[in-house]
Amino acid sequence: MNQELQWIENAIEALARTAEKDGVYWRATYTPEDLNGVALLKEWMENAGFETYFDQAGNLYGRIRGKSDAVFLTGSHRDTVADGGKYDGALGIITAIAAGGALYRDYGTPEMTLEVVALCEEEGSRFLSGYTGSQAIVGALSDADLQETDKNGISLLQALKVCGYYDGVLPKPREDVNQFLELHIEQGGVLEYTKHQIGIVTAIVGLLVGDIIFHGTQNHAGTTPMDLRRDPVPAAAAFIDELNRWAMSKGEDLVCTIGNVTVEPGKSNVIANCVKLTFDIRSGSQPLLNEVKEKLQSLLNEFATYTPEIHYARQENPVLMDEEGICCLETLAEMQGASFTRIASGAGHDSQIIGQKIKTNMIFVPSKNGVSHSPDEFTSLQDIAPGYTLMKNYIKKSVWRRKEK
Ligand code: HGY
Ligand code: MN
Ligand code: MN
Repeated sequence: MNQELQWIENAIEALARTAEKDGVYWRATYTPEDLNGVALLKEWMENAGFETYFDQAGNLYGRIRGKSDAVFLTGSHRDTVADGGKYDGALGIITAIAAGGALYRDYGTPEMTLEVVALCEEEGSRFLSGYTGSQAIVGALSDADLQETDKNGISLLQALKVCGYYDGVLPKPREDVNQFLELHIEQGGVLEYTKHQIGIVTAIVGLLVGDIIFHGTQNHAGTTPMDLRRDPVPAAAAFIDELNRWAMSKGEDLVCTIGNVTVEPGKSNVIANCVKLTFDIRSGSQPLLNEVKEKLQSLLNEFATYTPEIHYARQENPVLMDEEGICCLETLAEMQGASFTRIASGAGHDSQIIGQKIKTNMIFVPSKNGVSHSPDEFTSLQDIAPGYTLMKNYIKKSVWRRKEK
């Protein structure tokens, strides 16, 4: 086990280095740094005994064929947020390769077919709607999705073609996948605070992600009297303040983030012609999520002078994890003597897309100081080990059908 853990620690560092520029980590999918990361992951999968292949969306898979074609899929996303950490996504892929490789080495051909996967563009740090890889697995990628463009105007279709993944046929839903397991850092501080080694995820929040544009009249900053301006910046600021107050009034049940505000043309002596802002609103409550769209529209109506446009890039309902899988993970965690708790996820994951169609479960390991989406993201090997052991025992039981001794 220690050898596996040591390999995991080294692999995290090595994979991070392929996405590092001047000390900043960022791997958006279908970029040169992504291709470097894919080459490394492909090599590791093959060294561990997996045969590798890609799907039409560029997801990288490793497969160990079992006596049956029914697939147990495990893995996570390979992309990161801009200025992100080393563990978000990467840990779920690296632990899957380590566990699957070790079990194959020790027990040979499994009953089920085991596949590990390095998924594409979960974060949406290049294509805002995100979850590209997991959408492909459930057959939810549409022609419209392929037309989404990044900040340089390159479409998802063009990016896929440049990498040679897409041959014109949209990915069909994977009917052969029986279940999905994702090990992930908690990205919050609950496990650290409650001193649990493992979080067994019960549900993943629903979310509304998109952008809003406020239009103004571009003009001279010096010669235009205040009462003759149509300046979108103070309007957007007032909108953000009102939306934030509303979100605060919902307490623990909802979170709202305005992650990016762009002013154009963005010069100090020019009254802006538009302000573009992103929104990311999440809640575990479906009724509350339903309220959000109405609230956004009613707030925007107050700023009609700026002809606001709203565009929803992603809307997901809260998703429950598989109850039978939760109970099985609890039993195994108990048997290994680990401390664990059920926990809901405030972060989005590929599991919330795959879990809408396929039996899905997640294992959380603690995040130091609850920090994530930051270069300060960290989980020690000591904190990885219990979750990794649980993942390995769950795969051993499910895929090799071998009971824990
Ligand atoms: O934003 C999220 O929660 C996830 O990391 N994509
Ligand atoms: Mn993330
Ligand atoms: Mn993630």
